[in-house]
Amino acid sequence: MLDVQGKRVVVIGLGISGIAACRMLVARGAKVVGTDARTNVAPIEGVELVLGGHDGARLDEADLVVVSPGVPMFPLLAAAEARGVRIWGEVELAVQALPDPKPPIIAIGGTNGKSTTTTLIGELLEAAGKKVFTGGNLGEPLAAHADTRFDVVVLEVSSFQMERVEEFRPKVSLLLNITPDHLDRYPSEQAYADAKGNSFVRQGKDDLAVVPASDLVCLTQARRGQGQVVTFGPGGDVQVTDDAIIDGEHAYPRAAIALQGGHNAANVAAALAAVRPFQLERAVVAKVLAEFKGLAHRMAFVRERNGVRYYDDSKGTNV
Ligand code: UMA
Repeated sequence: MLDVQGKRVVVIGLGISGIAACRMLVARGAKVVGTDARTNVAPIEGVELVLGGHDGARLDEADLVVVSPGVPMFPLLAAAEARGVRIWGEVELAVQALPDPKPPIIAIGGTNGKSTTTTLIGELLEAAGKKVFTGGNLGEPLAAHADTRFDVVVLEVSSFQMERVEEFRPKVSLLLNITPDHLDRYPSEQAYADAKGNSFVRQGKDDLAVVPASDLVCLTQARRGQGQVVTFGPGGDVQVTDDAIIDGEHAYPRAAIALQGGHNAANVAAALAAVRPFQLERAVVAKVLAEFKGLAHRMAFVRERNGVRYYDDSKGTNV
């Protein structure tokens, strides 16, 4: 369990993640300094603010630095790291703060489909009666709930969040796909893929590494850890055919699944692979699949007119 009592912790970036991290750290007795490039940040109780830049935050004197996902590397941070200052992302902080024994984590990464798949996995486990945290990059930071005892933590993880993990070891790490994205932050597509793949690195033989069938880029990342590889999609361990999604002895007809389209069939198959360790009943799964229609503004079908189908994907963060 995380012990930060009396420690000097600097939180960089005071957006949703940074504020949640600050509050959690204050509640645990840390001496918290919050710093942001902006000057218009509202006071956070118990936190010393350094605004308009990070120079005055004295990173090299910190016991721990917590970096928000949207904060790229900068010289003072690199200098502090070189001096041996411990640097975590909000996800690492939150996971370390969860009560022991730690709940199993399902981490969902990928360029596209993360939020839909994360939400579906959360719904499946909740329908099976589990107490589930569903959040992460899709909006709600885990740090805001680190005192709660969950049966399962279902966490959407971005490449940014995975840059600074240390002990993060998901029971299931799912990588949906990788296509070029965030190349303003990464020097290469490989660097972006490698950041995403950090979620596999500490997996052991009892953990699952879930990746698309015949996707060498994702498979290469999965093999950075010891996790047992489970594939999804056409030809995968959880199969997608024209008519059904087949998970071992269970076939779910696609006509009875509310999420439509090839990309969503892959998301559903990935979700089924990810919940395998929890051995959900077929009837529970079938009911959720029949009811879960997906999220607003994420490839949401609007209408068909003159033979053209229109989709609302306005939450998309890439082209
Ligand atoms: N800031 C600095 N210094 C810098 C850069 C930024 O102080 O060098 C400050 C900004 O002034 C701002 C704060 O940092 O006040 C913002 O922090 P942040 O960008 O990390 O944003 P949060 O509000 O904490 O939201 C983050 C995620 N944002 C990013 O990854 C950019 C949210 O994902 C996520 O929902 C939230 O944490 C909760 O986990 C958004 C996102 O676009 C949706 N994610 C990308 C994606 O999905 O493609 C990765």
